[in-house]
Amino acid sequence: MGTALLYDEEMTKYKLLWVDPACKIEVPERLTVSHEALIKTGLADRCVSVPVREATDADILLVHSEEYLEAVKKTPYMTLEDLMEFTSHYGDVYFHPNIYHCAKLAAGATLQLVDSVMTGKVRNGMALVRPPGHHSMRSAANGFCVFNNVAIAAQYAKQKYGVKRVLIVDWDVHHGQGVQYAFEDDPSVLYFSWHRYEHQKFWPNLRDSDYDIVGKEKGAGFTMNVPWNTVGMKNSDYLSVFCHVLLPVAYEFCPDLVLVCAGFDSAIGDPEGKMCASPDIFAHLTHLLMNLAGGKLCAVLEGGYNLTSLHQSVCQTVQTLLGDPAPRPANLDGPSTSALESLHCVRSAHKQYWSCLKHAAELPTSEVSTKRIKLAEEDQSLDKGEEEESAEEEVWPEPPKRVAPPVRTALILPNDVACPDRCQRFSSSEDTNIVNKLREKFLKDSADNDALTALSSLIALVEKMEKNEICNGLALVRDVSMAMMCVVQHAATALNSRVLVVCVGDMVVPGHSTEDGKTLVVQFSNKEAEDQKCKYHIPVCLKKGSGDVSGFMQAVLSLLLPLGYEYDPSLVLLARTADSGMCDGVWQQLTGLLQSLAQGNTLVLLQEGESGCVDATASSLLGEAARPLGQLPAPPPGDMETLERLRQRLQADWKLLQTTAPDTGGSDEH
Ligand code: Q7Y
Ligand code: ZN
Repeated sequence: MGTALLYDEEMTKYKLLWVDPACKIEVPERLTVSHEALIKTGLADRCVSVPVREATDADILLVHSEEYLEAVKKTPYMTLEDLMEFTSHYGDVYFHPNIYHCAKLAAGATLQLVDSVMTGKVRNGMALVRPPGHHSMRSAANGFCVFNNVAIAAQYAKQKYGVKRVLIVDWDVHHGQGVQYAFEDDPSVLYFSWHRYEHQKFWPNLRDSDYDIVGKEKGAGFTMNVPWNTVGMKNSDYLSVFCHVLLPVAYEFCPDLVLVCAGFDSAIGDPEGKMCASPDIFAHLTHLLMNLAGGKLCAVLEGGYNLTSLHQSVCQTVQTLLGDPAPRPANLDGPSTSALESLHCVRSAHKQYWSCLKHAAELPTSEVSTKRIKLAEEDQSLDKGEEEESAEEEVWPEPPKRVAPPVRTALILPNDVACPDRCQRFSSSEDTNIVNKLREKFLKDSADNDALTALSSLIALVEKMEKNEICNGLALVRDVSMAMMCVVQHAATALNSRVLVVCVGDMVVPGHSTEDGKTLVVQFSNKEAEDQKCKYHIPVCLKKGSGDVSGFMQAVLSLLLPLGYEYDPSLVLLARTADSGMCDGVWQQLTGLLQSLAQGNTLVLLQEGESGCVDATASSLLGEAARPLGQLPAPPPGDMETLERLRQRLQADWKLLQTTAPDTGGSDEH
């Protein structure tokens, strides 16, 4: 199952024909530069090239009015003067004799992508299109957009394929108000957008873009707005919103299809966005969405005006869709105060709609919302786009080339267990040095040579992962605790790696080396553990063990992932006992999500008897999408309280666990 790429040079064949400072950044090179970068990096060759088509009138009318369509249809025949006049009826957009043709191709390309994904021709894909779509409304062009490509695609998928729930993630730096309006009363489409807002001072200056706009009637709760009230948002801010808002809600919603309004004006260097997230953050945003909807993800280009930042971000997105491991994320120093305020506001505005947010803190004395009103009253002068250009250009390092190891998944299995397709059975020629060390350290009293061989293979496998010769691995071992100790010791001492240990079920966990931060242990079990004081050993006790899907997923998304990101391991060790009570679906989600960390260097340890779940685990390690878990019910209240208590206790040490700003977060009401 591949990745589709949709592109047609024709969409570069329109441009601004007069002087308009607001529109001069939307240039044909946006598309050529992005496409050329995909070719130069070899990524285009790895994709399935799908031809674009023109959207039909019927397609366009899924979202737009007949009058508007008929009006746009006349633009190819207009004089320059007529085009300027026509343009003047709309905000921050321009028309050109060929833009109607391109707008039909942009919407049609998006529909071809949806068709390719929905029919199973490919798993996912990206459409590189111009003009963008998310600002255009039922009867209006706006913000460089003519037809609403993604909104049309969502309606089309519902109508043609009977898709019940669509998630639209709009990571463009502007609010896609056109998408919001198209679905504001529709509970079958969950629209999420973050956007530069600055208390309504930033374009498009809409009250409708604020956090307390949540959708109407039956659609209440299905519009989620995260307004950024300062510029300069960073990787931590973006990841924090994913972990604490978008992902928990998305998993609860359980979409059949994910559409991304993939604008890259939210990346560093963009003259419109003025944000500071690095291009490789898009590898993570993409990866974190790839286990929803069975992997059915369509990314559609929206904005992005710094050509360098744009092509780097496009490449990061496509390479992730292709399944290559994500790079280690840089500079995760915790969210900013302003981002935390936004996070707090949106979580509180949605707590009545989503059970995963039920325990979110209330807004205290409506301090944050009064701030918005105050600011709006104080200063009526909205951004007219006349701020002086700042002289210095933002600089950032080019994202390092992502090289996928030659072997994706290596397995250490007893001879009688079959090796799944596309995996490599791993056995090492014995390294006497390692064997002797192991015998000395762990197996003093035992003469179990089989166990010794298995352990030394394990060490050899970890070394190959460290050398980037193998991406990830799975081992069936006799004693999970023992194997874990061996790997942790070896990795922390001989290889100097940072290991994130994730244990599911009751087992003895390494305690000694956690103090120095070389290991972070997160242990899920149903045994009440006494409160640990060490920030590197985190027992998570969920009442029903790991059997409760909702509680466990909540723990994974808003506890384990942020911890993992902030810790930034070079190896993830995932171990589980035979009696963990976990179903394959949740296990696959956990395995899939954890591959966001450590460049995908995950080593899974399973008890020898558990050969039944080798195939499911291997599938996740190979990068296949986990199967959807269904719409999640409310987690048991006890579990939510446990998680909230843990989060409260740990947030001083782990900033990515914060969900409220220091000033406004005083009340942690339930
Ligand atoms: C639309 C867009 C779609 C100049 C202000 C001009 C232009 C707003 C249009 C942006 N400093 N504002 O990017 S993704
Ligand atoms: Zn934009």
